[in-house]
Amino acid sequence: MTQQITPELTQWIVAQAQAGHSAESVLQSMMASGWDEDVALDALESTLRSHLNEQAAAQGLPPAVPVPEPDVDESPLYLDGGDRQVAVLSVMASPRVVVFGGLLSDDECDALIAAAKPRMSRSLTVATQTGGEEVNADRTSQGMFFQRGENALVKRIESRIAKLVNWPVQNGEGIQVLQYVPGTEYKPHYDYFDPKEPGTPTILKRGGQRVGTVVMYLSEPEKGGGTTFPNVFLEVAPKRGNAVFFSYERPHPSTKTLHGGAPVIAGEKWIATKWLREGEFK
Ligand code: PD2
Ligand code: ZN
Repeated sequence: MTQQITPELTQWIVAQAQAGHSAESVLQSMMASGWDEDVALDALESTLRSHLNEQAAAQGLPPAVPVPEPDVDESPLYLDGGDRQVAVLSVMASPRVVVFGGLLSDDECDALIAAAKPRMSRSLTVATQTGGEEVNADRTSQGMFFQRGENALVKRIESRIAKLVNWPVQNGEGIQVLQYVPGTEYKPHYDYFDPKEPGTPTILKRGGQRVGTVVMYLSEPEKGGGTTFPNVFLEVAPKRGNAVFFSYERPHPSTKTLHGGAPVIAGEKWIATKWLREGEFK
């Protein structure tokens, strides 16, 4: 028999969810009344997603889109990065934050810094007014961009990230390397492009919105320089080789992904950032 998602079924699923029944128990009821498991799962997912999107739209929020997501459902201690096992150190649901241990080896950290050093200049950020690039007073670090796939090391790291967060390599921007010296910081900001800014439509032509960020720590300062999430009072220590991943399903503060690079107090901090777009970044 073919099984159809009728308006009655949709209403029933939403009512079950609103009454506090778990998705698992709704799935069990559907299967008990003859639904094929895969069809029931699809029906549940699509119904609940569109219901949440309708609610979000009613509150004036932009729609949610699919985002990169590491497979952390079963609380693994390690994830397969293809060529390297990467530790899962912390997981937060909202904002979605995953802290990775040993995403990079010490040699990879050193090699990235060495390749970046001769190309460093005062960091530019995307100019949201025009869609071009500008010096940003909130970001006092020095930086450079690698092209995606620019060399063997960059390629290897990009494939590892793609595997870890289940997101195509082609959707990634080139890796940016930043250096912070004492007194420099990156004030709290969102990584997505503000839909209200006039330059945003131009920026979005290259792969759509940013939907995820991976900040990799290449060198440890002695003090300071954590990545902070002020909405949830979280600070991730900038431990060499480790990385913090976070995703944002809509370009809106409701994602709680406000984050910053705290001032470095002593020593030098180097990071490599990979931003992930909705679509192919050309
Ligand atoms: O250096 C950091 O910890 C940091 C903080 C906030 C990096 C970024 N944002 C970024 O590269 O987007
Ligand atoms: Zn950022």
